[in-house]
This record gives sequence, structure tokens and C-alpha cells, in this order.
Amino acid sequence: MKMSLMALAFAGFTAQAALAVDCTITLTGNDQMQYDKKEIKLPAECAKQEIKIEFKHIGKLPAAAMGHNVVLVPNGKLSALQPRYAAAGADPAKIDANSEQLKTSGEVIAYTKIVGGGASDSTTVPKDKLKAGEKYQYFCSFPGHFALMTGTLEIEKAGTSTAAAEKDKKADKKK
Ligand SMILES: [Cu+2]
Repeated sequence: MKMSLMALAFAGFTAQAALAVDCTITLTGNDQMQYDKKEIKLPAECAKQEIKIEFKHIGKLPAAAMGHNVVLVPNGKLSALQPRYAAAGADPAKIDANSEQLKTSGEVIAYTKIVGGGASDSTTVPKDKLKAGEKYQYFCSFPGHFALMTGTLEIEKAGTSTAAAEKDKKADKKK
């Protein structure tokens, strides 16, 4: 009896492990003022999980000349938020302070600190902060970079990864 309970517990544990999806966003930026990805999609399950953002500057230029970060905002908010960084100029500490302030006010969802060539920074988005079926924007808030360094993050709608199964269900209903 004891053994079978343990087996059940183990089965439950492995089933949970199998359900876990990878909700890590990895992005790089270079000396040509470019991210490696302009579009990122995460499965719907990630809305219910903590999402990790890992950013690495793969260039060589220092932060004061070619600093990069990743600022995540709700879709459509990029153009309104970008000018809010203007006063910070190219001072990495000031840009980070701005990011922190905008995160506190709720306008920025998450951000990584400004880094120079060879450096990296990461952050997390708490679970339930992003919604399935919603789009978000990310950009680099270093002066002048957002024109090139911007992208879209989409959390897929629940059920999109099993679109074929849904289709089958509908076909069954018609019968
Ligand atoms: Cu940048």
C-alpha cells in the first residue's frame, strides 16, 4: 500500500514536470544596434508561469556608447514611453533609474539594465502578469535605439498549440 501511494505521487510529479514549458526569452543585441529577434511567441501556459528575460550584448562597444537593454511594455505603449527616457541621455545609470521609476508606476512591465559589449542582464516577469492572447512590445531605451531595436512579444491564445485537436472537436460537434 505504501509503495503504491509513492508510485502515485511519483506519477503525479512526472506528469507535472511534463507539463512545464520553457518560458525563457533570450535576446541578444549587437554593435549594429540590432536585436536578434523582432518577434517572440510564447505558449499560452507561460501566462501562468514566471517568464524569464535573458539579454546579452554580443558587441564590443561600451555601455555609454552602445548600451542596450530590454524594456517590456503593453502593446501600443512604446511610442508614448520612449520620449520619457529622453532626459536620461546616454547615461546608463539614469536610464536604469528611469526604467525602475516607470516599472514602479506600472507603465513598464519589466526591464533589464543597460549593458555594454560582452555583458548581460536578466529579469523575470511574475506569473499572471501577462495574458494569453495578448501582445506586448519590447525595445531598447538607449537614445536613438528604439527605431531599430524593437520587437513584439506574443503570448499565444490558450489552445492554439492544440489547434488541430480543437478542429477535430468542432468537426465532431457538427456530426
Ligand atoms: Cu540599444
